[in-house]
Amino acid sequence: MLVSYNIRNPYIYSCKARTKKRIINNYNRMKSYSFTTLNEFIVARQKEFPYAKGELSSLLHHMSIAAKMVNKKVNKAGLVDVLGESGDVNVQGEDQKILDVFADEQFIAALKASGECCGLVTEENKEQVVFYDEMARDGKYIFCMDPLDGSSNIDVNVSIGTIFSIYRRLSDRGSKAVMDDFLQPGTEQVAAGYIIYGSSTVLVFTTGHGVNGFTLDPSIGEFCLSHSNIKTPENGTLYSINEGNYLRFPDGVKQYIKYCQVMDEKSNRPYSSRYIGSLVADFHRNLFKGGIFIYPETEKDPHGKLRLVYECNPIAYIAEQAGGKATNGKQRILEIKPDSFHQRTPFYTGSRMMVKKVEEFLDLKL
Ligand code: AHM
Ligand code: MG
Repeated sequence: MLVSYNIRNPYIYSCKARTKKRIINNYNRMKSYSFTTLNEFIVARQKEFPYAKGELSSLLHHMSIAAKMVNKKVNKAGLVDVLGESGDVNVQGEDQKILDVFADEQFIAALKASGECCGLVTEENKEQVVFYDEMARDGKYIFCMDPLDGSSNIDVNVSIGTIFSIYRRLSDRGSKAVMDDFLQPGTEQVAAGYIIYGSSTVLVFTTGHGVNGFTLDPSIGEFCLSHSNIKTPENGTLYSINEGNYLRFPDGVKQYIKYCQVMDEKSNRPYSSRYIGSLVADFHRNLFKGGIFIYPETEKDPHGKLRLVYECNPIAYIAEQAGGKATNGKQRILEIKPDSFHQRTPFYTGSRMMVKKVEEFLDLKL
């Protein structure tokens, strides 16, 4: 978008010389201020999809509207009555926060209105949500999301996020979406991303052709391209894991943590421990700075804590597209065929060399 300024405006001509000069200087500065909005970017990239007719672009556009609504609410948290528990419990048995429910409703409404999505899976709903009105049942895409990840951080102004994943439906358009549509392996994702509601609000996504980041410019209400073709460092010096669970970790993970803490100049160790407790925020930091995020299986949670379909798959897709790696310790995350919507998995993701190193400790040859 190029900001334009009408210099032939009669007002400018009627101004005093000094004011006129200032206005013209401003105009010249603004002329060089050009940026790409999310909409412009996705329309320009449409040609990367041989059969695309603009449906995916439209879906992403509607999703970004919901993200702006959520962002607005998150920014006002503390001023308006959106903090605290909603009084309900979700399918995982966790207390839902008011903002969890608000975000879930916003995204569902926006996706339904797009007419491009025939159904979705969300962390907040036990069953799949199927749209069957005339427009939506013709929708080509399935959407999976964690509408507001990092719930425990909502009330204390720590970064939280939305994570999403988009698949092409397998069933016929015009029919009701079926189970198989929702249970596809991550390799079938056509797009995935996250929105981090942090010091600024940033949308990071991939359509399988690299990773790009868009920062929400609140003055114009648009996501603008701010990080193009993101590549994560091959190696890093940050490790992110909830060490409070140390005694319950598998031996390989315990040994890897000790490895991170050893002094070794050549490999820049000891590494720094950084853990926020919001997957999106922990991953986002490591993506740029280089690091590893680990949420392993524990004695208490033998399948890990994080959800494969709407947390790990989208993050894994971004990690790989940025040159990183994602595994459950035994298998590439994207190749796991889900059995259920809310399936959990151990998760190791981040800089390629670091993930490889932890795999060595887990005594795996992938
Ligand atoms: P949530 O979806 O209920 O917010 O839980 C997922 C979050 C992740 O964002 C984060 O990585 C993890 O749970 C933190 O868990 P823990 O508090 O056990 O370290
Ligand atoms: Mg979550």
